[in-house]
Amino acid sequence: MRITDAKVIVTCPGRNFVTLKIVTEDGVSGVGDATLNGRELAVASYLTEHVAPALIGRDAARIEDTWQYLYKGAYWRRGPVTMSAIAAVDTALWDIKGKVAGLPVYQLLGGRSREGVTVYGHANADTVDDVLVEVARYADLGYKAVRVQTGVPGLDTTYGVSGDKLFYEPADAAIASEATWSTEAYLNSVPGVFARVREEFGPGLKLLHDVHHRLTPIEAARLGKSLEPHALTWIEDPVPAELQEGFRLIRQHTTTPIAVGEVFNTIWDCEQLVREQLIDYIRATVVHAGGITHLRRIFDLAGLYHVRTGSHGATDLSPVCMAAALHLDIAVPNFGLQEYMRHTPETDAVFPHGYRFEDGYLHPSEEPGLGVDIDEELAAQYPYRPAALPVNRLLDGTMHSW
Ligand code: CS2
Ligand code: MG
Repeated sequence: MRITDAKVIVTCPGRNFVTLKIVTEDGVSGVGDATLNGRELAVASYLTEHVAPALIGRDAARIEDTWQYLYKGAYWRRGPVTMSAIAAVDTALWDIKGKVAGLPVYQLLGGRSREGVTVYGHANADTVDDVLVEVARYADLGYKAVRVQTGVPGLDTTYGVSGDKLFYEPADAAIASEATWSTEAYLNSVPGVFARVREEFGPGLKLLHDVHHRLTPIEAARLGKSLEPHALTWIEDPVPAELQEGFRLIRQHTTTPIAVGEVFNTIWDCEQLVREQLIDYIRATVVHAGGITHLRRIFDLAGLYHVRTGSHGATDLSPVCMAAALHLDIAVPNFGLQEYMRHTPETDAVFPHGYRFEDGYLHPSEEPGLGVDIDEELAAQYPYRPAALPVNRLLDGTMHSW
């Protein structure tokens, strides 16, 4: 079953998405997400110039061999651009394999390990009073887990807080906008927020919080300790993860669980964190971590060390990525949680899909393959618009992680 076409589709139904569509000589097609927020055209060009020509004529059934060919054959290994491109090919080939087999992809991964995929939503607002209303909204929709972000007194904008509550998207300007940050103000405000949320919603609701790579290990340790009375399910990305041994310091001081990995691209980015049991949840995703084939490998490694999955699921990952993630989530033994930010109706229309939300769970499609597609005609009506993620400075002007 030879590959006859590999097409890169860039579309912007409210935000940019890059999709790879692979077609075989038998007319079977598969789709893969290749979206890298704020750097979309780098991946599109990598695919068009360097990957698509090498795919033509290859056997679509050889998923592992194609993965190794693209990874080892690139010489310049790893990195978000390369790994998102490989992920798109891998995902599309799994889609094709499922369609040829007449089975949803999760069946090819070993079948169901659970009845549904528990997801968490994003409650965010400037003030504590307003965020309580948002948490209630998610609880009413049936969510069992909610991520809570609020504004920080004294800062104009804060990561994770947006005007549009359901469809948060931070990449808003062609040239990156600038935010400011104060660790002191942040550390002073967060514990009070969670005290109020716990008081209002009791112990049953899973609560999460994203630190977005902004602290040092000892600051993160203080945060984790101060949140212990409120029993969070996790704090996410407490520090940038380049220096993985830094997590040992956090671990020595707090029992608040830690989730890391949305910017990871390969198993080598989390190997030490997992092997030393420095984290509790691994948040790598299908699109940025080399596709279903490689993410499965990461999840299996994590399972050996009591680390559960908690995949990234922001709106900058397309419904194609979400569909693929759900097949893995339902199948792997060490699933933990799946992030689920809803896509806009425009995006859902461009990517018709069979997965569905019900009572706090997402359910993968039962159609053969991934159960997601791209409406190419509709996609063509939404041309690419440059949009960059913000950058971040301390109050004195020093650059800081966003
Ligand atoms: C985030 C993302 O969902 C999350 O946890 O950290 O919203 C992240 O900021 C974006 O995916 C960046 O594109
Ligand atoms: Mg995050």
